[in-house]
This record gives sequence, C-alpha cells and structure tokens, in this order.
Amino acid sequence: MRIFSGIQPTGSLHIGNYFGAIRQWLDFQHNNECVFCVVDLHAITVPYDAKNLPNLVQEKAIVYLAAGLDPEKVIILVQSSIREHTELCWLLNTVTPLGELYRMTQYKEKSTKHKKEECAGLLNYPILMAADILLYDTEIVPVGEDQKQHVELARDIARRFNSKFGETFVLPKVKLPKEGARIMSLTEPTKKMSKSEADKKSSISLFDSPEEIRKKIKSAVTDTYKTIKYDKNKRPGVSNLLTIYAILSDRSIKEVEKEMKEKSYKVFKEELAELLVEKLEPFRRKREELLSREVYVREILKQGENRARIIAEAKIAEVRKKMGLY
Ligand code: AQP
Repeated sequence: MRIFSGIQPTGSLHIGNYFGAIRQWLDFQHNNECVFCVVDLHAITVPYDAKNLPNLVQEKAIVYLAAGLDPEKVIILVQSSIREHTELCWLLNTVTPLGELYRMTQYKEKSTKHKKEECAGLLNYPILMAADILLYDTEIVPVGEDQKQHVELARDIARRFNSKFGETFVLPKVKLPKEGARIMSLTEPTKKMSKSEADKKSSISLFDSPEEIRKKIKSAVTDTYKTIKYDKNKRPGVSNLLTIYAILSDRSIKEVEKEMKEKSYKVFKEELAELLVEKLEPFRRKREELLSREVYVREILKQGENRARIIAEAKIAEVRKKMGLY
C-alpha cells in the first residue's frame, strides 16, 4: 500500500507527535511504499521565523531518522522541494467548497489564536494537505486524531474530483493509533499537547533532558482525588499520564491502572518520569550523532526528493490532462 504522512517544522516534536504519527509510520515502513514529509509549506501559514525555518526542517528530518525510519525503505522529503504539491493545491482549490474549509476545527482554533495575522493560507491549509496526500495515490494516512477531519476532507475532495473529471485519485483512509491518538497537554489536560504552545511545561519534547522530563512530569496537572484511576472526562490529567505510561511500557491502560492503584501521585509520577527518561534516551543519543552528519541528512532529503518527483510529475500530468489544461 502507499502510505503518506507529514509533520510541520513548527517547534520541537513532542511525545504526542511520536505516539500519534511516527510510531505508526515505523510499523508501516516494512511492507509498504511510504512517503514521509516535512511539511514546511504548512508551517508558514502562521507567523514564523524565516531565518530559523531551514534549521527546523533539518531537525525534523533528523527526528525521522532518530526515531528509526529507514531511508532505504521510505521516501523522506521536504514538501516545498516538490512544486507539484502547490500546483495540485491550486487545482484542488477549484473543486473545494468554501463552507467545508470554514467548518474545520483546526482552522477555527488557529484563526482565533492568530486573529491579527490570519492569512488565506490558514483557511486553505486542508487543501494543501489534500494535495500532499492525493499526489502520491495514498491509500493510508497515519495521523493523530486532530488530523482525522482533514484526511476525511481530502477523501471528499478526491471523490468530488473523480466524479467531475473521471477516476483520477485513490480515496485515502485515515489510520489512528489504538492508544495515543490524542495526547493531552501536561498543564491543561483538556487541550491537546501542541508543539507551538508557548508554555514549554505543557509538553515533553523527544529531546528533553532527564532533568527537564522529571520537572515537567512533577508539575503535570492532575486532580485532588486520592487514588489513581482512568477517567478521561472527569480526570483528564491522570488519565493522560496513565495513557503515556501504558504506551511506553507496552501494556494496556487497565493493567497500568491496576498496578498504580495503591500508589501515591508522587510515586506514580516519579515512575513515569523514569520510564520516559529511559525510553527517550535513544532519541537523544541518535540525534547527537546525526547533528554532526549534516551532509548525510541533506543527501537523504535529496534522494527522497528525486524519488518523490517521479511519482508527483506523473500524477500532475494526469490531473492537468483531465482538467483540460493546455
Ligand atoms: N497531542 C497529540 N497527540 C497525538 N498526536 C498528535 N499529533 C499532533 N499532536 C498530537 C499528530 O502529530 C502529527 C504532526 O502534527 P503537525 O505537525 O501536522 O501539527 P499538529 O497536528 O497541529 O500538531 P501540533 O504538535 O499541535 O503542532 P502545532 O502546534 O504546530 O500545530 C499529526 O499526525 C498529528 O495528528
């Protein structure tokens, strides 16, 4: 199957991005044709630092490799290096109803957050995402829960295009992980963990030091109950921590809940922090190693670009023809 997914170079990747997206990618890479993208064109739809963007892009590629993606098996590329993404985005603009864009949850949240600087690109973001997916005849899109709505829109756009211009696009399906599709903020557990959140205590970055991890988990918001129990609605903070613990220890939430039942919050948090320190250690190590291999990382991105271009050029030629472009 053809698999496509991407991450924006907007900040430091956190465990939510890892559990929601990257962990799924690792499973898919063995028996499928995978395209994993650093989606820089999406990152420029909100205020950003142009000088630092290349560094953030390079850093995301390093995370992909540090997490275990094998560049021999998968295509790793930077979105803006393939112009067909933007061309297809424009073409799909013409078959996307405006009303669909206004009802997207992420648009509503981000346009409120960036009210003063809101640009048309923020509204059109899901069309670019549809272009990313449809350009590669993607069948499966492994993402976290927040992106489900966008993948469903991409499917609708493909369906609409096919019925108007003839069978052209594969209809993509969303794939969410069983656990960890929505990891919550440590400081406001009713909100999702987000890499552009100003309060750094709200998330655990994949490259946080052991000290940072311990401090953040210690200050994570829980509740005033005496026992540790999973209840997503009434007790979002502790439920989030139990979810993180369960994923990292490869056990069910029920099992972890049972084990922690008699323990205090203090002890539970200490054990969780140590588990995070242990499990994230390979990321830190691999990252250090890759930071000194800039040329190697660049080569991988170039290689990915060359492989992706073959697919993208053929697809865009087909789309142009179907749409009657001269
Ligand atoms: N909290 C989360 N839990 C599970 N999965 C998550 N993802 C994001 N946050 C969580 C998944 O990570 C992938 C990459 O996300 P993105 O870069 O496209 O941006 P996003 O979805 O908007 O994520 P962030 O971290 O909140 O970034 P900013 O702050 O820049 O907007 C996606 O598969 C996403 O579902």
